[in-house]
Amino acid sequence: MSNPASPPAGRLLDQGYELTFPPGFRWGAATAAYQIEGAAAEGGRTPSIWDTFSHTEGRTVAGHTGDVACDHYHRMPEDVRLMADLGLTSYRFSISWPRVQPGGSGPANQAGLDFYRRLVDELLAHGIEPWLTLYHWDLPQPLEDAGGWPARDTAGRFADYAQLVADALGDRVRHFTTLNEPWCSAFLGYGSGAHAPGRSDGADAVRAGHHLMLGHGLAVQALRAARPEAHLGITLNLYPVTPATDSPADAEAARRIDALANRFFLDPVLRGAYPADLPGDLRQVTDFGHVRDGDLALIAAPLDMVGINYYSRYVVAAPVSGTGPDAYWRAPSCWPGSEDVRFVTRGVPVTDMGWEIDAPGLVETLERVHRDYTDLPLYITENGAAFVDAVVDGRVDDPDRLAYLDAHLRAAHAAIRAGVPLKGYFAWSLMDNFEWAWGYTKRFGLVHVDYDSQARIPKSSARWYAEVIRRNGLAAQ
Ligand code: IFM
Repeated sequence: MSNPASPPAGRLLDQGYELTFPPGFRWGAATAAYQIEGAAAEGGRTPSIWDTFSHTEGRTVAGHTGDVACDHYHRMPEDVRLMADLGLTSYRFSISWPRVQPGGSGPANQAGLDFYRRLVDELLAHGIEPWLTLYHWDLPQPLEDAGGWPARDTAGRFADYAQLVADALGDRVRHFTTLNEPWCSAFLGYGSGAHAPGRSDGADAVRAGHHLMLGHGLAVQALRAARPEAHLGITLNLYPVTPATDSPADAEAARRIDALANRFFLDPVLRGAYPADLPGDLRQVTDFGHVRDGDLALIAAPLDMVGINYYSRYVVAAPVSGTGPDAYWRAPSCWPGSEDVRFVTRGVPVTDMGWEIDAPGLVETLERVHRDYTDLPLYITENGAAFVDAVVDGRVDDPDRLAYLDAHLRAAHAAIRAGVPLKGYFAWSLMDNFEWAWGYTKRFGLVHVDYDSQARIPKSSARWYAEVIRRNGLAAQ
């Protein structure tokens, strides 16, 4: 019989009960090194591609750089206290490769590693589990000068770096993520050039995507050897791709974008093969001659979890008449071979990034990965929204962000009820930070940052999230 104090599994919705998450569900927030640390030239750190890119005129809004960012490098203990006040059980951060291995090869920089040792110790002292991401886009500049991710050798350098981090931090960190959003590194970094290093060549983007995945596979091998007990995964940014109409041409456009955005990474990593339709779509871009025997087996190294970053849905339509999906023109694009597919807006509410708010898309994404690819535990390693915030009387009320997070957590719960082995959720982001080419003009944080004084103010969404964590759930609507 049902007992209102302790709802039976499967009857968590629409019963006047709380929407309770499974016991042990991980509640976290995420950040990335270049977006928050600052101290760009301290402790032996050398430039990454993002230092170079952001210091190049015209690359970021208002010329913003990550030189100071949130000054987290100097304010780390205060920031960990903020996390503890929120009740976070996990914190996802990334290591700055050029801080711990300046130049991207050679010996470790102990001063850089010491910063992360202190961070991890501080987290553990507050009962917060560290989730370490090895690569969140800050390739050491000398490796870019040697060819960057389109060069095969970069994959090997990444595995060496993974080994170095495992040796230094593997005694106190259990959860390792190799790459964050390799689609962005490959297709924004080398396709459209909107991200560092700002190169625009479709073939390079495809090669970069492959070598990122190869680096992932080699890093998994190195990490497994160094730390057999480690819990290893990768984080992909995934989107449902919906045709704008039920026309066959729009369905074809959706297939093409889904292949590039999602299956380009899901299939090699979780099935050990590129999708069968991809080489045809890319035939005017590359012949995949960069793929060597044995690469895909390495890329598909067994994992312990898959991280999914979810923000929005793509709605796409066929090219306008006169071009066709096979038309290939060399304008910088993050969709090589499918540059002419149109991205359609539906007039639904959007965030300050212009991204449509679509919580059901999260359920679709989680169900797809579980149904079509893997039984592994899944984690939402990023989800969140930029909105314009105002400080009024020392407070920041952000009802739009709160509503976004609430809707997506309800979606996450629906996915669990549908059988998806979702084990945790990390809000993006712990605090406002350097939003890449957008600089400091977009705020995703649960915590507001005043970039002049570096004062932190938890927003109303942060207080709400703390309550969600405390209850391990949401109130039923
Ligand atoms: O800020 C980024 C993050 O670095 C990667 N995922 C998307 C976020 C919002 O754009």
